[in-house]
Amino acid sequence: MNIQKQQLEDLNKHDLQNHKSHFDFLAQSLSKSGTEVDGLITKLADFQVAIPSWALGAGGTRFGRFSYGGEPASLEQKIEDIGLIHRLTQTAGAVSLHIPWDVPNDYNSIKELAANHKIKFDAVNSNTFQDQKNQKVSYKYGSLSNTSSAVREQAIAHNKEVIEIGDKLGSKALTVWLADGSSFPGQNNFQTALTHTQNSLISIYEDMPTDWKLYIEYKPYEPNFYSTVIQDWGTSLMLANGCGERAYTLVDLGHHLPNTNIEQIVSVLMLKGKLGGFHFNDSKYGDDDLTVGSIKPYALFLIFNELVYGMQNNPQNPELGWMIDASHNVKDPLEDLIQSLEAIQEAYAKALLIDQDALRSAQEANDVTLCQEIMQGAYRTDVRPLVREARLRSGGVLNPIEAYRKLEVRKNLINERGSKTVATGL
Ligand code: LRH
Ligand code: MN
Repeated sequence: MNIQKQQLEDLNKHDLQNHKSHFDFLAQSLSKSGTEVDGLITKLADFQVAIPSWALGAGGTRFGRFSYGGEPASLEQKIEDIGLIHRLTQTAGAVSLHIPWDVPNDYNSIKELAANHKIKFDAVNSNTFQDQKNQKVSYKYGSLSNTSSAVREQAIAHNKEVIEIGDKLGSKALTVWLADGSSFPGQNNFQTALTHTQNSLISIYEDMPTDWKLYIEYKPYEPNFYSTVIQDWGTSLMLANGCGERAYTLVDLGHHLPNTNIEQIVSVLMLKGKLGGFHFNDSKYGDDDLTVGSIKPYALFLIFNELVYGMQNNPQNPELGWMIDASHNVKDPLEDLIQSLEAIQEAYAKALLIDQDALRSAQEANDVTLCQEIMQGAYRTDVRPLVREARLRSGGVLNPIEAYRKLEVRKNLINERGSKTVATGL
């Protein structure tokens, strides 16, 4: 579905005056308290988040999946849908592919299509948690950690193939998430499983182009429910250190046991220069893959505070990979992704309002109340005019969800694609 520039301007027209007055009022009061507003807006506009190629259709669980109609039936249609989200928000300038769910048929045409939509190829994801048709050996009992060297070799070869695919598209990072683990005590020898995993990852790492990064994603449980080989950030960090300086830990917000202090994990990984990137989502119980900021927005703000501090004080940590990893069981996938992008922008904007120097002095003075006042003062600021202004200056719309509905995008997609198309992915 193609959207003309004029359509976007018309969509903004009715709300422009209202936005200008809110923005001018906020910018004035922030400038008075020393915030460099234009610089902040540039940071928001430059903050591009990769959309997961596996989250453009309706998600589901073992209890059911409810199709949404108009779902993308090809990688080309997925790039078009991401292009549409990027057109409205101007913050979704990249896609993260999952292989083999989204292997390009024609590399040149897919690269051209993505370039037309100003979409870059971010990290590519391997998949050794499902058996593919005509696969020689099964991943039922694990992949890179499997007791069988034939299975490990097959999984290593798959990861090397994923690197080749990503390399042809201009991607510069491989994300490895393993379902490997056990569902019953005694099923696995933990030390053997971890040692196999380390050696397998080293073999993959050594095959990566020298300008690539390896992201090692951890998760405490599911689909295994007693142990997971790469269960937590410490294990991921250990494996990354075992691989080399271009291996890092990837933090999926949903991959933590309840009440885990994720912002502290982020802070420690940045201090060690080993934070590679994020899979943004939200959750109440497990790996729920819900809309970013929909359950714990303050926790997301606290994570961005550590990111802002780290980006200012940890030159040892590389540029980070920003990706969403969500699943849409009851909402329009594109609306859900737009809301997630909005929540990420708001959390980043609020964190950028924190006076880091004042906070450091209050921390050094153990003035706990003042520390909270500085943090919560920023959090309680309505930053939506800043986020809107950043979008407007980048050529996007003031209200993406309102625009999405006024343009009747879903209705148009169903007319174009029918109501039965099913997108590959989770
Ligand atoms: C595992 C995970 C991983 C992906 C998958 C789609 O839960 O977060 O990042 O490979 O979801
Ligand atoms: Mn993930």
